[in-house]
Amino acid sequence: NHRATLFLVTEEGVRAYLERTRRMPDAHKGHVGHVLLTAGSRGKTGAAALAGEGVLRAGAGLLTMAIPASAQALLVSQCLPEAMTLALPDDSHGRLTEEGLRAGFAAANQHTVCAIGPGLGTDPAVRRLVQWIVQEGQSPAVLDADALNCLAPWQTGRGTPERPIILTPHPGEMARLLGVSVNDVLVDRLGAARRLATTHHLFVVLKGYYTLIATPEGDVYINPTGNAGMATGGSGDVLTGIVAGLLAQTPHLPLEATLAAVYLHGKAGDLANEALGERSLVASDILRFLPQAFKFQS
Ligand code: NPW
Ligand code: AMP
Ligand code: MG
Repeated sequence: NHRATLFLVTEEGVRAYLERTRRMPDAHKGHVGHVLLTAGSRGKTGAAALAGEGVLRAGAGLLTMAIPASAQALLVSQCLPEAMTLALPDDSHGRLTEEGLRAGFAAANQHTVCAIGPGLGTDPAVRRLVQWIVQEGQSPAVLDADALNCLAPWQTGRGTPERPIILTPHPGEMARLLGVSVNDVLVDRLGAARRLATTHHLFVVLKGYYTLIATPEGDVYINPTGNAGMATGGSGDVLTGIVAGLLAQTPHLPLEATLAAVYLHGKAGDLANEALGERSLVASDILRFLPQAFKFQS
């Protein structure tokens, strides 16, 4: 039996990862990863926009944002012009059609990393899309928010996936995934994160005060950055983007990318907290301070 261990995420470790994975002087955008972010729906395009900016500010070369067609125009007006969008055919209620589902499937395998979930909803077609990505997808994947809700409860282990999969639940989403109460998660966060990660052979980021990162082998890392000012809508959506953005640049280093993403997201939140105070901090402030959080590498 594996003897699982608890580690601290350190600035030195994150710095070493960033230095080791610096861009080559002759890099071009096709060398640093193309993320497909499937996120957003009517009323929740902001979640997609926040995650999308996280992808770009974390340094991925290209970003395509897939969204139900009837929410596309609003998304475009809310997000960076650097992002491309892919409209998934939907019906008059904004639900994906069969054609939309097929377009979502096809796109998921054509990118360096596939991130899915923020603001997406849990309609039946979305459920099928998420389940297909987990079971049949070939690209490294980041699953958050409604993508996690689409899998819940998720108790039976399957074979080891052949590419990295990273789940980023908050305690509410974790409780749904494990089929237990939020309190059950909170009294044993370490055990909950480790159980989900080892059962399904993937990386689990259990968010909150001192976020935990569990590996498929059952090791757990604890992150020291972040603050209560980040308890505001959209903070987690920003993290999804940062994880996907770093993973797209280093798909061969999923653990290091995840640890760095969690650490730098919290550090950007800490810088925003110092500048603005915890009450007024909003999720887009985390994005605003992200470049400064990355700068400590030089
Ligand atoms: P309680 O009851 O409040 O104590 P949901 P969501 C629990 C999108 N967003 N510790 C919480 O507990 C997201 O991306 C869109 C303990 C409650 O039971 C999703 O797609 C935005 N418990 C969707 O909205 C901005 C905790 O979890 C439940 C906990 C729904 O996501 C906002 C609530 O979670 C949002 O990001 C903690 N630390 N954290 C936009 N601008 O478009 C949570 N819980 O029902 O999954 O709702 O997280 O808001
Ligand atoms: P979500 O609930 O999905 O929006 O995610 C919230 C994000 O903000 C996660 O990355 C949390 O770790 C972070 N966060 C929220 N509250 C706190 C807190 N009290 N201390 C540290 N980080 C927090
Ligand atoms: Mg969230």
